Amino acid sequence: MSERQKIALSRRSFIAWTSAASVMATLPLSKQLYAATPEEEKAVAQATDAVTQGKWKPVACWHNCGGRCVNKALVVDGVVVRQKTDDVVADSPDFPQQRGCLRGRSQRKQVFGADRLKYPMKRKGWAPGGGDKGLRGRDQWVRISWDEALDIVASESKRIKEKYGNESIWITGGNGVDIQNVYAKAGGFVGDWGTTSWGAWFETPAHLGLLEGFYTFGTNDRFDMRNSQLIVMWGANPAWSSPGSPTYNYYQAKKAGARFISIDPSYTTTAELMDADWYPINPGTDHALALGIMYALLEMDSPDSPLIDWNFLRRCTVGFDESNMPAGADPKGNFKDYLLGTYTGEPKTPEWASNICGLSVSDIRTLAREIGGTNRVALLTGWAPARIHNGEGWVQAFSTLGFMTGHMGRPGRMTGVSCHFAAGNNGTRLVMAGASGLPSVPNPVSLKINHNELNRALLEKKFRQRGVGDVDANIQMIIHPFNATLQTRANISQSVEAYRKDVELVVTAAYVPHTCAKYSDIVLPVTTEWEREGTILNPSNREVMIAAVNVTPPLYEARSDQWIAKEIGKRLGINVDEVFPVSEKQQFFNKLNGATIIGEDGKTTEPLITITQADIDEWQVTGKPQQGRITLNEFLTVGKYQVKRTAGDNYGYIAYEDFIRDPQANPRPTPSGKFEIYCQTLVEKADECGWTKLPPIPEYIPSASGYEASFSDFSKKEKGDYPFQIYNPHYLRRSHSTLDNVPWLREQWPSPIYINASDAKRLGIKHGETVLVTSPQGKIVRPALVTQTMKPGVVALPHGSWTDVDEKTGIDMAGADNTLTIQVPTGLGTSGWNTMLCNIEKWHGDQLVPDAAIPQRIIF
Ligand SMILES: Nc1nc2c(c(=O)[nH]1)N[C@H]1C(S)=C(S)[C@@H](COP(=O)(O)OP(=O)(O)OC[C@H]3O[C@@H](n4cnc5c(=O)[nH]c(N)nc54)[C@H](O)[C@@H]3O)O[C@H]1N2
Ligand SMILES: Nc1nc2c(c(=O)[nH]1)N[C@H]1C(S)=C(S)[C@@H](COP(=O)(O)OP(=O)(O)OC[C@H]3O[C@@H](n4cnc5c(=O)[nH]c(N)nc54)[C@H](O)[C@@H]3O)O[C@H]1N2
Ligand code: SF4
Ligand SMILES: [Mo]
Repeated sequence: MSERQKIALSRRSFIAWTSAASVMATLPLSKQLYAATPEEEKAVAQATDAVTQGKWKPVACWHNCGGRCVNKALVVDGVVVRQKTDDVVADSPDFPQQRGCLRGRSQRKQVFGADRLKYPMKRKGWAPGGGDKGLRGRDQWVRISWDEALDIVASESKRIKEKYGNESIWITGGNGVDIQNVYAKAGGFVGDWGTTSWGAWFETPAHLGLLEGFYTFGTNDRFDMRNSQLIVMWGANPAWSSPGSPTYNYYQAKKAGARFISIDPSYTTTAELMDADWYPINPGTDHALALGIMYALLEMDSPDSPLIDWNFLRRCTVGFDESNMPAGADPKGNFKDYLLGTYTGEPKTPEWASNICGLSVSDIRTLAREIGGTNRVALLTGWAPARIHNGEGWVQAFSTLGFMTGHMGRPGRMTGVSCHFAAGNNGTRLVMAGASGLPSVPNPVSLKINHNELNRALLEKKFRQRGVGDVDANIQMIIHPFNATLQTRANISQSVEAYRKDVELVVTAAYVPHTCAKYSDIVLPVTTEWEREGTILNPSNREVMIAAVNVTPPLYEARSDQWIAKEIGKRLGINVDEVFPVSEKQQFFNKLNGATIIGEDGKTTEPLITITQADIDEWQVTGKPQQGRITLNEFLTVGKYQVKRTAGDNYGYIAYEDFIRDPQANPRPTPSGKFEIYCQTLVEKADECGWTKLPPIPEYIPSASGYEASFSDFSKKEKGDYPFQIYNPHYLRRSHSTLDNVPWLREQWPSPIYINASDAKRLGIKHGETVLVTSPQGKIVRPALVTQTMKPGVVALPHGSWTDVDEKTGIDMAGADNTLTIQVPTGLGTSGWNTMLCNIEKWHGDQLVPDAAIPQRIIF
């Protein structure tokens, strides 16, 4: 029975509860606001006492949201009674407070949630070798001791390793976390890789000379954004997905006079705030639009009203036309002739683009005129439009539009990604935590499965190893450390089928019963950051460093990830001191002791934190006294260090500035030394990956489950069985799947499916009604949010709900995005979440109970 079915039984009590709530809502406002009961007055008095008696501690908000904010907990007698955010300085545009969002402020509801995993557990039907594997995800749990849990993991690891080799142990989530280091030392493990967040931005920027495509942004810093006259938000909604200061930074640009355009399937909160002109686009068709705009630029450019920066193209790029092709390339393979259809007879006109992207021909020409005809333009995209199958061409086309219009490398002019931690403020990090002192442990096994082949590896026992080709896989053990792979990779139902097939042991270290834990055999309860020694949080806003200290001893029997890794390591017979030569406390101290700041000259690096011998003695660690900008005590009390910035300081940043000023003296690290519209490296990279091929120039390749595929006959525009495009916005209830379980957040953000009013009307769906959404991969139900702010024909399903499958019908009652998605490897192994299709219809079963009314998964 799914959690939702269980609740259906107690629906009557829910209805009673909601009617009580509506009675409350009809009370006169004055009564609601002012008539405090004696109990309420007592509570206020107690709260006031708490503030005076308690201690505000800076606490971690450690999730992968792109923010890093000041979060503080009021601790009274070891109990957290309240939270607050940054009130250290008065807020101002140049020195903004680092305020937390609703998720950070709900953190105590996660740390102290009733659904915390309290004890190590084993699945009842599990036995060495796997037991009844088909019961994974629907079995009962048995509480076990730590010794038993660790012994099982170690002895099964040894048995599996002996029988099948280290190549049969898959530890999810890339490289470098504690448990991976232990297994690396013990002979190695299979890893995985993908382009997760970045989509095709991960490696495609080879054409920009960003060969390690990892953190590719290419935008200028926040002060420079105020120099832009026009800011194009191309698939970017920082108000939802780049919390912290980014939206505030955009707003300063607006106050300084910038106009905004939003190219997005939905009219976003950021678009509303910036009063942007909205160009509703079909998901995954941005490449077609960019080509249409570039064709229009060629059409309309003239010496009297120049729209194209020919000088920029000549000086800084190769491949635009046959006169500037890289050495050895066929001159006919140039981009301009592709655009004009010189050799193909298929020009990429605004009419051609309009038929795909859904904007009118005149809108496409307007965009060309606006972008080409305005002096200082910021072309800012999020990663979302590139999280599509065949997304590499989009990334290259977007950059090419920047090259053609010359909006790069100069004040107020930039073309790049404004997303995650560098949204609205790119540049070198000004403050940086020190290294923890843990060594990196090389993994002797080089096998890595691409995220689009995880299910293939488990079901077909083969995957394509980059640079090698198809290799055999025999995964018999899966360990999930700090990630939610089963939930956050495509096609969950198929993954569950695979998990229930051959694998002999599935282990998860978790603090809440999320999807990976649910489908495991052994679950190891971990501490949250609030229960650990303390830390400096990972890089986010480049001007700020955030501290987090211990709030409480470990809850229940939870232990840190590192403790667990060490205990398993000991049982595997490795010398764990080589993997963890210093204690967790020393690691925290090292990060503080080694923290640096870039001086006012913008170049030299200095220690950030003043540390005395007395500090070192008090902490009982090793370290060196030093003079810095802030004392240790102050940093750990205030909870942040924020660099003072002023317009024109030495901390400003203009991406590619040196190259664009003098390309000869400062070549890009590409084979040609320039930006490459014709990029042979991309062709080679795709060949190395071995899935679909990539052309050297950004030729449009429709995706197998993109807009065109929503029609049974695209030439007649007759819709097929899955007529809607569906994509997954990153949503304020969660950071991915993290925090999905928190009742406060569930109440505030109900996780509906967004659908246009005209589509809803045609399908007889009313606002709030339950709908059934079907893709070739799976089925979900969700309440419909009927709105004018979605493009017709497109629906948006927020990313990250914890899957909750009704085992009888196979329907995911929680509406997990990845129940609907498919694993398809294309190009450079790009994740394709935003090019998916679905059908949507009225649901004829019971109406869904709101997520907030579903009981938490409390196991013991
Ligand atoms: N359909 C679809 N899928 C997507 C996306 C999308 O847009 N659409 N977006 C993708 C993106 S951009 C990303 S980055 C990925 C994210 O993919 P994941 O990194 O897998 O996502 P999270 O949900 O953040 O998973 C973190 C997990 O770690 C747990 N955790 C937190 N702290 C600790 C800790 O200290 N120790 C341990 N052991 N566990 C801890 C949390 O409870 C949570 O279950 O998802 C991707 N998946
Ligand atoms: N609240 C919240 N914030 C987060 C996260 C989270 O889970 N929750 N996750 C963080 C992480 S790890 C990442 S990687 C980032 C992701 O950051 P982004 O990729 O920027 O975020 P998204 O919300 O996926 O999409 C941004 C905008 O792109 C639009 N969009 C989607 N598909 C397309 C398309 O094909 N074309 C166009 N033009 N627009 C499109 C969406 O409507 C949305 O307005 O977010 C980070 N921030
Ligand atoms: S979830 Fe992210 S944005 Fe929200 S408070 Fe935490 S760190 Fe800040
Ligand atoms: Mo991400």
